[in-house]
Amino acid sequence: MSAIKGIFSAYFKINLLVKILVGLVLGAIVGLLFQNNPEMISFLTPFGDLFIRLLKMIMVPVIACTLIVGASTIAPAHLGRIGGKLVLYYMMTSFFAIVIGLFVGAVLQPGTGLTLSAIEGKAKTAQSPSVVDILLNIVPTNPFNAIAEGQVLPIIFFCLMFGLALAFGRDSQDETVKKASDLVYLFIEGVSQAMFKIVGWVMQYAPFGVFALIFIVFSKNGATAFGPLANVTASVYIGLVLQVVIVYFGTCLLMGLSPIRFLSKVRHPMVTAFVTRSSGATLPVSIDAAEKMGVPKAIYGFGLPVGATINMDGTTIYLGVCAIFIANAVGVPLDFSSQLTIVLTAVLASIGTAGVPGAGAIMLLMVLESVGLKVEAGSTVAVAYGMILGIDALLDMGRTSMNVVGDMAGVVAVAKSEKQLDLDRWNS
Ligand code: DAS
Repeated sequence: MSAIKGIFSAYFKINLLVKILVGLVLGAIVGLLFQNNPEMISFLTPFGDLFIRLLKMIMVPVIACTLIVGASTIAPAHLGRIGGKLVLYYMMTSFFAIVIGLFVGAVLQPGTGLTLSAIEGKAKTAQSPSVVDILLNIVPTNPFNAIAEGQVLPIIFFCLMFGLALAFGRDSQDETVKKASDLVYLFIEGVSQAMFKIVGWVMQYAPFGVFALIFIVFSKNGATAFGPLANVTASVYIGLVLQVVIVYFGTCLLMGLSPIRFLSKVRHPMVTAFVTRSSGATLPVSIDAAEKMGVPKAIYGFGLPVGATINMDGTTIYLGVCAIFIANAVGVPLDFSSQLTIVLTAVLASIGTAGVPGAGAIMLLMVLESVGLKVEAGSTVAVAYGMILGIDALLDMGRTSMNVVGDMAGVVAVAKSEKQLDLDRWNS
């Protein structure tokens, strides 16, 4: 018994990132050793399916809570001109990010060449709803039914509305309304914390789930699977670099600031976010960097915590690229209406991505569901999604780093536009 306890405690001591990477490498090696081995595939498939089911179990409650909490931090009283400018900037850069992600995906076509059989039936692209229908369908006729059925965009829309309404309630002059709203906020914050605890437990199973999912990919595809994985990783990182050069450097030039100086001043938050994979954990470093580059506290004090909650440009790029990867891998290319749905889902969903490691991978589930690429246990979409999970840690480092750089660009741009950037500090 003590031996088993010893093994368990040793297992939990090892860094999760290391364990997932070991699961990835071992899955690939064993998959290459047991190519198209039906016994091994049928034995390991349930272990991968279990991981997919666990992620789907937490998907809706995690996203609903983080969306409501995220939206309710945009308190109307704090908004004002500066807050409004910041939220507008964050929404604009998220829009550019998803367009860049889809553009890079369209050019590099990650996922082609994988021989995952076309999924049973057709994704929502077969119906290809009109643009008007896509926009109308965002509004749920019954929000509880939408949540029960996991209808992505209606859930996101309703939770954002609810979170904003809660923000107004918490700012109400009426004591009763204020108290009730604070109570509801605290309850949802409590549910959100409990859900993150469950996410932590689920992620402890990730090494085994990733091992099984990657084994299936390499057992079915052999060494040819390396190509698409390398392609999707390169595509995400190229998208991240394009976001920095086009959007953030463009912002600096528009503000009459040196992009190179900006990059140099954000290097500490950028590196911290890369290694921690958490915008939340990087917040203290971001605040310190903002202070040193001359952004006033009144701007970074609101802009950085809100940015770490609702502004995830790196994640948005990852969502666009990986949605195309998975669609290509299962042989269901995304038409215009699906890509528009992805734009809407990714921009709105990035508000609900939590600033913790791996949050984006759960968000990817929502984006895939929104275009009919349902990640059902045992489906080829699940296998393709499992490939992304296998390399998610590497993708998470880059996207989190970009999430933080995007937040920093926002507060610098607003400070400069308000003529409140301390240029002595900026130029020091
Ligand atoms: N790791 C998340 C963050 O902290 C982003 C993500 O998982 O997409 O920003």
